[in-house]
Amino acid sequence: MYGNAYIDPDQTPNKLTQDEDPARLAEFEARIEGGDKIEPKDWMPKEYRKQLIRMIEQHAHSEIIGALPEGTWITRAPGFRRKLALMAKVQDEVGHAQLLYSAAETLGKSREEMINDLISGKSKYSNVFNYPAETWADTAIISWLIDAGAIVNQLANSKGSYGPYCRALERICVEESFHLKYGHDNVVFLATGTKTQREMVQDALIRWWKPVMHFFGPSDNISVHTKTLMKWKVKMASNDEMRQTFLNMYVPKIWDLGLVIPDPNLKKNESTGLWEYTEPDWEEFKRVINGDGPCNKERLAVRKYAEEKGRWVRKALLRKDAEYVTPLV
Ligand code: FAQ
Repeated sequence: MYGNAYIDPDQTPNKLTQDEDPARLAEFEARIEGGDKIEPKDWMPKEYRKQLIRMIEQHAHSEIIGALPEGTWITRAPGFRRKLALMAKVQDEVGHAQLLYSAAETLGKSREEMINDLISGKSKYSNVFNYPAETWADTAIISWLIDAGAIVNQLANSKGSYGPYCRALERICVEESFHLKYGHDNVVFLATGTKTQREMVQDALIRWWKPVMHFFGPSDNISVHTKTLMKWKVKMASNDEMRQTFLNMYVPKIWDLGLVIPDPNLKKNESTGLWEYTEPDWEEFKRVINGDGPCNKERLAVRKYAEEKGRWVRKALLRKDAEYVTPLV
């Protein structure tokens, strides 16, 4: 869909809402314009509902899949305190998925359908979680920079129009801020440590820079959904605006630690106030989000395993299958 520098005319709001009752649509858009929150039982255009389900569901999937790269380091964390902190962080991410699945359910798609669409590869999740955490330093970079990117996105969108999503984002941002501090502490520890530790964190930054630049989504001139989502205040800033906010906040911090960002073209243009950088490879991004990244198969296999092995627990909790229920004595 993207790769050519244009916004698909079929995705323009007018085209997407041509079958809606114009009076209701106008009232809905006036509410959004006035800063009202839309709640689950309110009238909303079909396309608004569809876009929200797509985005919130992808976000929820990103949180449970996102627990996996760092999760693989729980047993290998350097020291008991770091192990405890990492366990708590991973647990938080899974909790975020719960909040987000609940928000998406208010729009009419069941959790079961969402999980099935994740496992079958129909639904997407964030590109970044298809890369491996090769060393402990990778977990430090993830907790610092991916969580930072997530906060930039979520803080902006928590001021958006759909009540249940905004409320979930507010809570998630508070927890993510803690993750960011934890990640920053880990990166500072390694960057100011021994030569080997500094090399480890530098190598991890080199590995993660490209996925981090992709994280905010394709450039505005090829983004498919931004125009519609910004009109309805689901997205409160465009992909490029979010990427710029992130660069503005974190590039100076990375440089302060003496780390090198693997992009020779990265610099702030003082006259425009914008960061200039090498255009990310959007063809690679497209391959990764569509199933052909380094860890896509492994990530989905883990979720499939958890889904299958956990089925009896869900059945027991729902008491649908008496065979699994221990009688109370
Ligand atoms: N990864 O037209 P746009 C986290 C897809 S949470 C994968 O620009 P849109 C916490 C997009 O879906 C991270 N796919 O799309 C944590 C669309 O495909 P479709 C997740 C991507 O929606 C930290 C196509 O490309 N956060 O990290 C990505 O306007 C540490 C065209 O793109 C959210 O999900 C991507 N990066 O903007 C956990 C936030 N970017 O559906 C553990 C909510 C784009 O047409 C450890 N989502 N695509 O087939 C959003 O804000 C938006 O959906 C964007 C994309 C900004 C991600």
